[in-house]
Amino acid sequence: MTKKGSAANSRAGVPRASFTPRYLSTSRSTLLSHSQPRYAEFTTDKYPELKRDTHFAQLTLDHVNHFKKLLGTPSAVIESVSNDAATDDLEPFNADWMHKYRGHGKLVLKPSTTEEVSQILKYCNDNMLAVVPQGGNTGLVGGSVPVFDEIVLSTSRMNKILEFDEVSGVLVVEAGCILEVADQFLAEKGYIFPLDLGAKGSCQIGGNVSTNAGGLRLLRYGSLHGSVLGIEAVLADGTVVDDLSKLRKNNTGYDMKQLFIGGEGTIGVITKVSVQCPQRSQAKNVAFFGLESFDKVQQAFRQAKIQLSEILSAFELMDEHSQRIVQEVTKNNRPLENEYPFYCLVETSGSNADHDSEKLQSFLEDVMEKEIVADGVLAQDETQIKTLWGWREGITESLGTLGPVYKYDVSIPLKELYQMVEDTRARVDAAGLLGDTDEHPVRDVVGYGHMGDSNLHLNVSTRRYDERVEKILEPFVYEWISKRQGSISAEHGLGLAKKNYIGYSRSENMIGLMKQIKKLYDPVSNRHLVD
Ligand code: 2HG
Ligand code: ZN
Repeated sequence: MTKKGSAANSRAGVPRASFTPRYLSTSRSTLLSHSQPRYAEFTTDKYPELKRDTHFAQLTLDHVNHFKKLLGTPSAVIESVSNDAATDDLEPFNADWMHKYRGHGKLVLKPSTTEEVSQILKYCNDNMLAVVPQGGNTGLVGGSVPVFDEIVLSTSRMNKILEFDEVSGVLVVEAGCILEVADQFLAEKGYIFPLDLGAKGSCQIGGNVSTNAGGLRLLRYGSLHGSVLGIEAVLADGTVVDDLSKLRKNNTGYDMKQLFIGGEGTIGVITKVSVQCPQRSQAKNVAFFGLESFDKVQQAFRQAKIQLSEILSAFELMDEHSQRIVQEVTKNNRPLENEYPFYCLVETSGSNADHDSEKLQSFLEDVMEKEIVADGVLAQDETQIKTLWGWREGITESLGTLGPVYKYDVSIPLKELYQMVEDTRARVDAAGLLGDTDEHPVRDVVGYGHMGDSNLHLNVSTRRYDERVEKILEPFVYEWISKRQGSISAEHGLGLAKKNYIGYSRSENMIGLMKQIKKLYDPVSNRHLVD
């Protein structure tokens, strides 16, 4: 995409304007992964207070043989019950990518049809075998890996795109379909998947829906609670829930599918999804700017909504701490010449390239004239758009390569969003845990996230997991959020990490209702969300 000329040329007298991208590197990130151990500590060693529910049966060779017969294909079963040598093959299913959680699972099942999922779950239910459903295993809260010896039910072989209606934009996929695969398919038809996130290359749509993943463009396309039209799911006793509606409007009783969206697999395993997909915008523009204070960030967001309104598709926030880490890891040149405490990435998506880029340019000129924004660049083509997004999307991966990260994905009223980071940094510092040298477990406290959705990602980057750090952070972070009526999980879910903290965001009454629903859908077991 070519811009008509830089905004710096189009209007004179803009203070400290510098619209020409200077240091946009197109090189791919070379991420290092030197400091990560090969195998993480077992979750049960790290959290010895977690106790296996003795009601669940131990897996036997008879069980394994039953599943082998059921699924037929040897590649559909990975097990170390009869074959010790498979332990290494089980490892990617037992451990999360952050090296924070690691289970003792001995069996992975990869069904290829809903019928197989149904038979697996029915058998497990009848034999009291615990199950953990797993999609792309890209989650951040330890919800998709075993803790003890739960059977992993992987949706990876159920990856087909089943149907697409080019007029209505309704897409039907199996749960294991990779998000990026679906989006590329849609791109060829002129459509876009209404969800986009950094893990798109490996996350699966069933997992996205189960966790109600939010991502980078929720601001524009809304949450999956709105765009998912129907689901097919299997309950713990094997019952197939057939709610795969392709209708946008369907006011015939309760909207049962909503319970599965964000239910994290606790009341059933999603096997198919139908989604309303929007038209893909012809024109995409991205600006990246530096700001002197969080107050100015809020002003810029307000102006973006006023001036860019219907074409605004993302408004993302990054602090200087996060950007310094991306630079340290990727060695890429920073987009702006100087450093600022805050940066924002603004994206527009519309149908008319000239109209949209004019709008974005005059927005940028205006916020610079008003001294809301200190400096900014506009991407001049697709490569620069990707490079600018890299400074936002690369944060999680960069942090992950430096060592363990304590992650808090929270919703806070916008006005106090960054205060959470400052208060946490001050607290960790006061405890003597933060510093540049090895005796300090904490390397940095960083904040970034989906400003447009009041969703902050508070990340505490450490040199090693250290009990003292967790104790300083929890329940402090949750109490801080609860006082402001925020949410302790904006988009990542509860998983194992936040299960015990749900009370900071939900009343006893609400938790009671959730327990009733869990009992209704899965009377035999009560894993994960409630017990
Ligand atoms: C993002 O927005 C993801 O980049 C991950 O939700 C956030 O790593 C995190 O804390
Ligand atoms: Zn996020």
